Amino acid sequence: MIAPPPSGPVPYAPELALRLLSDMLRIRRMEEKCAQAYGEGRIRGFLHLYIGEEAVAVGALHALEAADNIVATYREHGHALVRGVPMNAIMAEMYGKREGCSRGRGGSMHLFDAATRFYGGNAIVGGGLPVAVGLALAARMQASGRITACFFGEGAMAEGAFHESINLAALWRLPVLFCCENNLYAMGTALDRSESQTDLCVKAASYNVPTRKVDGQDVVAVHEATLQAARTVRAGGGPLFVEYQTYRYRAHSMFDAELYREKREVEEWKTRGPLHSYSARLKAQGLLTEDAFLALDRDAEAEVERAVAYAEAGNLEPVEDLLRDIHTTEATP
Ligand SMILES: Cc1ncc(C[n+]2csc(CCOP(=O)(O)OP(=O)(O)O)c2C)c(N)n1
Ligand SMILES: [Mg+2]
Repeated sequence: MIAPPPSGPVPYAPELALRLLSDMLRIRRMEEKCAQAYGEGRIRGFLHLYIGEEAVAVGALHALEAADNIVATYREHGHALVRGVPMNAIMAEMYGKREGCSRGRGGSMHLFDAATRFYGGNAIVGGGLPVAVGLALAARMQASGRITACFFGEGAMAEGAFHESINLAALWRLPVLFCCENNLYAMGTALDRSESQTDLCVKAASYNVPTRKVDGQDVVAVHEATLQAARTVRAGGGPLFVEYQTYRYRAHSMFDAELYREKREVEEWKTRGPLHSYSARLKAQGLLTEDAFLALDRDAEAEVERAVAYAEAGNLEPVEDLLRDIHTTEATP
């Protein structure tokens, strides 16, 4: 049985309350457009949509500081956007254009932006975890006070990289916030078909790391839990693990017959949709009218249209540049 949708008062001033909603809308509209462009053959390669999971990236990233480091997975379009990577640069990257945030070399799975300390985007399951631990070690050696938030799916917790990373972070008390996005499936494999221990917090706690479980469909719960967790990590308490319980509404990537779950299960989870439930709460509280919602939605759509125009007008890398940054031009001894 699926819990009822998140409800109750939203404890924010109007500006933040509406910002959380508009960021979830921006992700949703941007990704819907990406799916369409993919169908038309304008975006190619892999494309993993975050639709249904938006409250996690939005709530968590709004709880972090601009100086903090962010590491994400191949399902990272929303994280990049909320972090402040311009939608134009994200869309151009999806299109493989030079104007993209990774100069068209990375595509959907490898969004990267040093200016906002967004360290990817990584096609390898669990690949971001050691990167995050390294960033946290650097931050501590530099006494910079920044923490590193590392997002990964529950599937990554079956990888050796997870165990090595959390062990070292715990042993050295590094400032890492481990953000596990538990959407119940790793491609077509449900958690209980592949793991003997399905309580992810129990698994993480075995490394002597404090843990929290949060309703990942509730942007308020995500924001509050991440604020608290980030405060503990920043204060020198060592790493912390947060499990955000969420659900993806779309296929794993663009090719997936979804034979591993019932349509009814997806429909049930949609009753807990992060956008729908949060806007209902804002309306009940008098912080949002239907007209104001539609205006935010129109703004998001317009931003997406501008980003698509930017990407379409962008340039593909000329063939003669293809080896640049791949082989060094320096003579080897
Ligand atoms: C090391 C490695 N093994 C396998 C894959 C193939 N693969 C891509 S996504 C995925 C599932 C990962 O699931 P999860 O970590 O739960 O993230 P989600 O896709 O649910 O967000 C797998 C097995 C890969 N990319 N890298
Ligand atoms: Mg998963």
